[in-house]
Amino acid sequence: MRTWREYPAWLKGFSGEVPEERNTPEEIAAFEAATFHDRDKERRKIRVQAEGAGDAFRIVKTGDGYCVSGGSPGILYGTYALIRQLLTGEDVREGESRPSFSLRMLDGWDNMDGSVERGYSGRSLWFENGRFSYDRARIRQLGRMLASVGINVLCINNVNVHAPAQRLLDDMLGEAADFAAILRPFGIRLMLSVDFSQPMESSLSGCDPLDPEVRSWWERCAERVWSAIPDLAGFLVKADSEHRPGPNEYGRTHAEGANMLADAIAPYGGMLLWRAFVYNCMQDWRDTSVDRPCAAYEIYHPLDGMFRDNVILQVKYGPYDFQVREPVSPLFFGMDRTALAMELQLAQEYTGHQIDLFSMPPMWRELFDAICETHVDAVAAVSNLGRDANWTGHPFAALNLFAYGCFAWDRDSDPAAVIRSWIRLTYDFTEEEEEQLLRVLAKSRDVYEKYTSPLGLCWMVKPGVHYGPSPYGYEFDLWGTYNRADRNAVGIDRTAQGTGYVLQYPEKLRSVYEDPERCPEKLLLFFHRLPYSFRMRDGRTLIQRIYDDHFEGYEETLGMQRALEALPLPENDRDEILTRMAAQVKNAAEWRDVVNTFFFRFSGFADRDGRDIYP
Ligand code: GCW
Repeated sequence: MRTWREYPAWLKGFSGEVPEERNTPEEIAAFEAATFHDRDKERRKIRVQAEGAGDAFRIVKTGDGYCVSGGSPGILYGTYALIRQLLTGEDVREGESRPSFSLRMLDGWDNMDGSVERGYSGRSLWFENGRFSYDRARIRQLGRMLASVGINVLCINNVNVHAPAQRLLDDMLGEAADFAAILRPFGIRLMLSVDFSQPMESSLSGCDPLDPEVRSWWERCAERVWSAIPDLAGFLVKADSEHRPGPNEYGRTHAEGANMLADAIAPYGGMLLWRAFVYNCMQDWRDTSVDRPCAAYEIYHPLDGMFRDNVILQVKYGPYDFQVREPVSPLFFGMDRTALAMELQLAQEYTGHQIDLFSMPPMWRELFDAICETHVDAVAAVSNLGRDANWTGHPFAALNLFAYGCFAWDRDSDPAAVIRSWIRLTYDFTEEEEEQLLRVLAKSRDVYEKYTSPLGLCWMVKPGVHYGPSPYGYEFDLWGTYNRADRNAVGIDRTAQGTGYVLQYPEKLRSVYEDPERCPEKLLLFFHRLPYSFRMRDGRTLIQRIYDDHFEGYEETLGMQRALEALPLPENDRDEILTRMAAQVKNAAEWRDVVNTFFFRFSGFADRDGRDIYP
């Protein structure tokens, strides 16, 4: 059985572990450079030259190799970037490089009991039994792995702050500081999720953000926390969301709530990441006047310009919740005077649980393209890591973490190029094999989309677990997640005549989304309620398109399975990958049949090609 030391696979070209005595970004960069030289057949030299501080670096060619210069930790990013390019045989990009986003955060949804919310790769890497519990060498390797793709902040505890995580700000602060010290040499700073109502755990009877006692409680807290961890990146807060406490309980706005915390941590350079995932999770499904995707914009747009400078509003990429396909959140166009972070989810909560293949770079390309004319200031991604030997459950899920780092550094990244680098760093394939895997990974999201929820409809997953089909599972529930399918039509009208959601977008996008003839077809049922007989652009009916996608999605899954079986995957990865692939094939068949049957029973339309649909 392989151990974590042989992963993450993309570091296979690097040697063993970074020795303990290498304890600054400069020293680690020098170590990686020297060991690369020792192992390189061409004996190329990498000279590393540290200059001040900062993320940027510069690579120049020299007579016998390369010189990387940069600040601390930039020197480390530069060294890894160069080694990656040398190992993959890409052309070395000379000159200066600086990141698209200065905050490139990975969010662990780790609970202190050792479980990980929406974790699909084993237990927490650093918590167990209500305390820190980790293998120091493994945490150093984690640091190296994150630094190797430029990730610079790690939030270690779940945004749903469950006891005893409150103690991280208190008597467990020392342990948190020890943990921070392990990651510091890799240029990684910690972030902590905090509970808005935490002052009530001590003496206070409420947590009204305008109450001076509450303010001074947080000020004292910040002083204590930053004296233990002086480079703590900040606090992350989920407030008034899914039953978490927040300022609304005291009749205060989210600007008032966030600013109170932001003021407390500002003297230490702390950032306040305030999540915008706020909606009514107690909705009556009968009430069609409420439309969940509208919620965040309605709450935050009026507050634009009212947040302190050290507040960053963390917005999930779509208005719902990490679905397979959603339009980009309208908040990215409606908060000109507020710093924004885009939140992605590497953990495959709705996208196959790290069993089904779902490579994210093509989706991220679309998202960053959609917002190319507006500002995003930071990125965050829910982690897909756990204690499994290979760190990510499915060995291919490591690609999503690797790619996240690439996109966080360069938001203009090319998905195919990123996937190709990862394959080259991970496997020893011929060009043909590499192409084969690239094709599988590059289309995996489209395939998953085809056999699951059609055309942007969302939420056809089994409630709670979010794996497997249940087209009406969320229909009569409280979460605001409805498809409203009946015998005539499906979807929710989100145009001006319907819920009005589309009005939250700038004119350029609104005019496209609101017109069923111009709306991207893959988002058609996100924006429109349409009859099954609606004509798609290629002349097929909507219902036929749904059937076709589901049959094709299954066939393409079989195709991916055949392609993977033909690849010379390393022995242990092979079992892991093919076992999961077999589970995916079953899952795809289940989705196909359940969704097709669901729509057949409602609509009564037969499949044009007479394929099996179960009446
Ligand atoms: O989609 C939901 C998840 C919750 C998660 C929440 C959030 C951490 O199902 O598990 O809670 O999103 O993002 O806060």
